[in-house]
Amino acid sequence: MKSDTCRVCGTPISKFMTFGRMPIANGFLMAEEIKDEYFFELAPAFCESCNMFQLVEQPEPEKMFHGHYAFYSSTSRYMQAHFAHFAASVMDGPLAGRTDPFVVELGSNDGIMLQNFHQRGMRHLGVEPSVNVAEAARAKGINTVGAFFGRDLAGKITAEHGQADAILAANVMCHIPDLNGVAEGVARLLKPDGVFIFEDPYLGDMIAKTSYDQIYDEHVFIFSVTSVARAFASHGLEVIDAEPQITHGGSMRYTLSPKGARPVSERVAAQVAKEHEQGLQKPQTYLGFKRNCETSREKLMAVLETARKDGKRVVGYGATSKSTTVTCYCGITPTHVQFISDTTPIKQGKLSPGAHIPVKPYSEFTRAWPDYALLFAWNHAAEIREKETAFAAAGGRWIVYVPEVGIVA
Ligand code: DWN
Ligand code: ZN
Repeated sequence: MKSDTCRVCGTPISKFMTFGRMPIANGFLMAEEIKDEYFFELAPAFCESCNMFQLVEQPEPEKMFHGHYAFYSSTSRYMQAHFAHFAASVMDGPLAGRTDPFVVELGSNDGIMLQNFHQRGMRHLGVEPSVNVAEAARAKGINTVGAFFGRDLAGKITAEHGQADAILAANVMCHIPDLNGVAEGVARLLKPDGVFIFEDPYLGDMIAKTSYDQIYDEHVFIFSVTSVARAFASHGLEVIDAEPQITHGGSMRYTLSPKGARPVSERVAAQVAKEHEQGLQKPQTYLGFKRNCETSREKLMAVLETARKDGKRVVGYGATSKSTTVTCYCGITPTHVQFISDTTPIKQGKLSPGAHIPVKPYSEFTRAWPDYALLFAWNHAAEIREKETAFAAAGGRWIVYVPEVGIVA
């Protein structure tokens, strides 16, 4: 779906750059499916009126979230710990002392967050449209409804379970084009003193680190505190806290509640001021970002071309959604990167979207160390480098591109 106007406030928008023709980021495919591969133009725009950073075009949700969605949240040990902390902060914070609280999570994936509430015997409900990951959550005993969240579902959930004390969402809100519909649903489902807490990759980090790979079909928005505050204000919800997170290369956790229901932390105004200082409200900032993306592409391709000429073996590490933007925008081919190692069974034996680089099990990476590993899962660098000491000891080097292109030990 292409939009000539801002999805939040209706002001006309236009792309400030293009990443070109792009496939579905999680559309791993078999060779015989290449002829039918779907492409769209990946191009971001910035709304000067409400400051929302967004895609001009996003494929239909059903093309991205379905019965064989390739991303299972629980593949990272660090992320499991992150969600255990997130859940604990909700149970010990806004839910503390409440009688029989009810927690709803939007886009609950394989239950990585809700399992913590389930273990404490708390009333919970996950909403997850991708059937296979929802099934993985149910297998863990987590109550999950298979659907896209919106106004209607909010009404149904309220009728069946009552209003929610807390609504949570992690790396989900930025995926939903009808933000106003979801905000209305949240306002309807939430108790008058309830909290809506969500986190997503943060615009400030993406601009500062030139992590343009956060831009792909699923991420229709990249949020800032300023844009979130404006988007939700018209639905009677106010941002009462904003806490930076290190996850996914720099995220922000937003806490909202019905206006006036709870005190507003001073962190909110401080973060908005920081965004102003960084120039996130200025169109020129995005032209600078465009130039930085181009420079990053040139430098990365220079490293990969040199490696190819020198006969070095390069393997990709982590067939992330983000890597689809990098491979397709930069023009990385199987002649640069032999294969991508990934621990997710549903991705293995397939080809990466667009670039068609084979995805292989992790055992292929350890079987014969490559000269270089291109770190597509750079957001998990700490976890990965902690576990890949044997690769480093064998003389293997990492090719990285966020925040700078380089080769590191
Ligand atoms: O927003 C989203 C985020 C939360 O998750 C979704 N739109 C889709 C997905 O994005 P992603 O695919 O870029 O996420 P990750 O977490 O960067 O993906 C990591 C990939 O790398 C997974 O396929 C698992 C794999 N992996 C691996 O092979 N070895 C990960 C780790 C930590 C490892 O050690
Ligand atoms: Zn707008």
